[in-house]
Amino acid sequence: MELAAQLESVAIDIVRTAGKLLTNRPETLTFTTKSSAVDVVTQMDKASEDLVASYLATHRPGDGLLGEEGADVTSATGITWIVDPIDGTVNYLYDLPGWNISIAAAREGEVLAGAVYAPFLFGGALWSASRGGGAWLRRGIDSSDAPLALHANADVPLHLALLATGFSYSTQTRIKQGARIAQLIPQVRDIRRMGAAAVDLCLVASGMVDGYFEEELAPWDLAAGELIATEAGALVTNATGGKAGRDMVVAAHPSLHGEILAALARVAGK
Ligand code: LIP
Repeated sequence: MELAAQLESVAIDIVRTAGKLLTNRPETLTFTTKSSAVDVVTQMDKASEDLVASYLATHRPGDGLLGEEGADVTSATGITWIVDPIDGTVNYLYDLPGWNISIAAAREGEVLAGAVYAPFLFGGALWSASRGGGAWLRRGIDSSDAPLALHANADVPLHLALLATGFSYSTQTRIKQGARIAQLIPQVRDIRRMGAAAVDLCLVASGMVDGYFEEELAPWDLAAGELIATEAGALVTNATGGKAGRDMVVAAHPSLHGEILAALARVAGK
């Protein structure tokens, strides 16, 4: 099995293992705050990241790890894992679906494989991809059904597009985002706010939304979902068509992607 496929298989096992831990939600969730009063981290975010670190030390000794909750291990093998131990932490805190574990494996800055597991979506939705190997969805974590090959929706005009987005933990950024959404809503079918970037990107890959945009994403929000969306035929860039990152992520099939960039540019100028 070639390396990217091997890493995809490891990523799937990791998110499944962390998912089992996280679905045993404790009666009492304790949390602290990070960048703002609404940017929370629970004991389960840290427990999930610790589990991933321990799994890799056992099964992938020498690999690096970069995690949202502080894991920072330099790679000795050339492979570095990028993990959001709970993406959509606020959803987890409120016991809402959509929270997920998102992990990707990268070599020399290029993501080779990734997996996103949302235990409370569709009976347990597990998305995965390997570079050049396509994007896949397993629905029902214990299902023996073959994984579904994913394709982003093509030929959807902006005025009929269902777009996902998200909002920053920063009040200042939210003021700008609120003004932008007010301008965009009349131009599209509708907006969905799932509360988890990795799932938003996987929904683009699955054709369950037509496009997604959000700024201020961290590498761990983006890494796995970007590969999954790309392998499903979506274009994932920043607001000017360059590399997606903290400044902006826009994901959609090429037939819609340019219209979203243009719409964002129009409202940015107002
Ligand atoms: C979240 C993202 C979401 C964004 C939230 C937050 P976290 O990540 O998945 O898209 O809108 O503000 O950044 O903090 O739950 O890992």
